[in-house]
Amino acid sequence: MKKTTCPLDCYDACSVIYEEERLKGDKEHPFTQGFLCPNLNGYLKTPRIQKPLFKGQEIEMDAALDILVQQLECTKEQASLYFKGSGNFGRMQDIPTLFFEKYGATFTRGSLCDGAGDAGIVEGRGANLSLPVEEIAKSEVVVVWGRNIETSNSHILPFIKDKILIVIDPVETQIAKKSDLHIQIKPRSDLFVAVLMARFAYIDMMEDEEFIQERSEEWDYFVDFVRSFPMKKLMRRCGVDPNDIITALLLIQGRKSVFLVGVGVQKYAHGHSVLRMIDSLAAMMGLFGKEGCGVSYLGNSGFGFDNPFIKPKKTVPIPTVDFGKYDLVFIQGSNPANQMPRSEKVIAGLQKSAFVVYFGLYENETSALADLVIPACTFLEKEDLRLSYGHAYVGAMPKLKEPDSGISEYDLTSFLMEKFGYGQLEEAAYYIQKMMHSNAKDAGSYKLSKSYDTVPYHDKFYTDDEKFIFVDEIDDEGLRERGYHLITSKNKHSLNSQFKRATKAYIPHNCGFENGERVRIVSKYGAFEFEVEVDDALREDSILIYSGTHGVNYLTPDKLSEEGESAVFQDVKVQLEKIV
Ligand SMILES: Nc1nc2c(c(=O)[nH]1)N[C@H]1C(S)=C(S)[C@@H](COP(=O)(O)OP(=O)(O)OC[C@H]3O[C@@H](n4cnc5c(=O)[nH]c(N)nc54)[C@H](O)[C@@H]3O)O[C@H]1N2
Ligand SMILES: Nc1nc2c(c(=O)[nH]1)N[C@H]1C(S)=C(S)[C@@H](COP(=O)(O)OP(=O)(O)OC[C@H]3O[C@@H](n4cnc5c(=O)[nH]c(N)nc54)[C@H](O)[C@@H]3O)O[C@H]1N2
Ligand code: SF4
Ligand SMILES: [Mo]
Repeated sequence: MKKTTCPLDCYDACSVIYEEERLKGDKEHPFTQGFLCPNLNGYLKTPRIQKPLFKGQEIEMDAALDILVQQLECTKEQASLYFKGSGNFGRMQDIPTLFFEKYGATFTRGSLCDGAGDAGIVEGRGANLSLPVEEIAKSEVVVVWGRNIETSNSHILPFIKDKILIVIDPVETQIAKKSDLHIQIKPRSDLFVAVLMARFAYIDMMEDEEFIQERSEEWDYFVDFVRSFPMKKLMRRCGVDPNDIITALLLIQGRKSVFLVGVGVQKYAHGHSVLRMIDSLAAMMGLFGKEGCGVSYLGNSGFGFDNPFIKPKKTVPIPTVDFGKYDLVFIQGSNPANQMPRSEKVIAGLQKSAFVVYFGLYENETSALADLVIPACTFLEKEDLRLSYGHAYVGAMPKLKEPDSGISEYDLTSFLMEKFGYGQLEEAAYYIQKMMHSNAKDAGSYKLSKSYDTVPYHDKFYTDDEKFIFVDEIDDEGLRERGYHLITSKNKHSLNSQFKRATKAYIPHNCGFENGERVRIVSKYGAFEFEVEVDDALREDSILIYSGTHGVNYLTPDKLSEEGESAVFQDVKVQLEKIV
């Protein structure tokens, strides 16, 4: 029996058994508990790119590598861009950094994902740690806040069974249907919901004075800040029944509570303030550093681990990359023509760039625009290591079979280093062991991150004076556009643009559309046509198009969040036009 870890960008980082050319969930793994999701279940059946392509023609791998070398040699290094996505979350996927940094390429910084929220957490706590699942299991109340756990984090479900469940989400998701209380808020109103909760909690004297005294800073400013909002304005911005807010608080009061916060709350310019405010609410109620309590977002998976790869010097923010500015663009593990905001601009940039290399597993919108396509190896065909942003287990990823096709990131880097006379790489195992030894410890036949030996933030926060810093101001200009909010979240059968993608736009019943009709959806940034599916799970002010749907990012803004240099996919409103 051969064991490895799922490579996909997902909270769960499942332990996987590879046997008789099939993938199965590992029953012995304390978190995975024996099942996989539809994405990994379909992994081996997904047609992958078998041979390199140059200008659309199949060529041999040797020829493809020669072309790559020639192109790198004839490009001015400052006119080259190395662009990496999260198609494979293994740490060794970063090894090409060693070559491209020596070569002099520009890299990206910031995030298409969780960066705004992460920035807000770091402001208050100093570092972004998630909660070990064992702590979540000890809680009495679980608040699922802007995270669609049935879809994106399904292995957590057994750990929250039979607990009091509160869901804060503009969509009536599967988990919302099963909850004790679903607060179906207006999209983009989480900040105000959290302020309103803090306001009521303050009025009812629910604060944890000992925590505030001993472990925090700026409490008085926080109180002033929370009281500075006119009550009426708060109610209007949230669009919810204030009784629901009070009910939620009464359920949390005096009980061990965890908040499982997802990226849904922060796909906005002010995303950092949202997380900072949710954290401040939890801190006020003393929910940090105690058993069975805390706020768990997408944690910094590398926290405490050595990074054997260089931190690049020349970088540009990822959500606003202008591919057209570069003569050579090397894209690895990503599908920017579909997944980056403002597709029209991204596609025009890729068309303008003199030479685009796509290094990936599957054909998609980006590979179709590439001059050179280099197939990658699957996670079974190379050696790696997986850390998780949702739990404390460290996943080994040994090489389990010889490649059917493609080249690994390690082998490609090794080849380029040699060609350019940049010296030899260490063995792949060297980097993996270096990372592993820096912060992993044995836990039966698995490994755990040492950063979670104690309850997160039990001993200290990671700020300068080791205290939690309450928020005392926010910048939010609001969204002054007219139309429907665009919700664009994850789909059960795809992992962003990999596997079986959704194709439709989901529209509430009040818009006058019927199933199967065509709709042209228009925003300030672009327009695209979709088939309609009427969805009663939506509020009347929002439509939903899943991540990975072809065309969704024609509608989204190429802007940066105020902190974290993150994409702000949902900072937009859209109009619906009937196509007759
Ligand atoms: N099956 C599957 N799993 C995945 C992925 C996938 O594509 N498919 N992607 C992976 C990746 S890259 C990531 S980052 C994670 C993310 O996974 P999640 O954190 O779950 O993120 P989303 O699915 O984007 O959105 C979660 C929820 O936020 C809600 N939401 C939208 N707007 C708002 C808002 O303004 N306020 C509130 N409170 N809620 C809002 C949506 O309705 C949705 O239910 O999932 C990972 N797991
Ligand atoms: N509208 C909208 N847009 C979004 C989001 C959203 O919720 N809504 N979510 C955002 C988020 S959270 C994220 S994380 C990004 C993700 O966006 P991307 O990072 O672009 O991720 P994917 O779409 O999954 O594309 C990954 C590609 O990686 C390649 N790949 C897979 N495994 C390997 C490998 O081992 N090696 C190599 N070289 N390639 C491999 C596959 O060919 C696949 O096409 O998208 C963002 N875009
Ligand atoms: S749930 Fe996530 S980690 Fe587990 S198999 Fe599916 S994609 Fe991989
Ligand atoms: Mo993500």
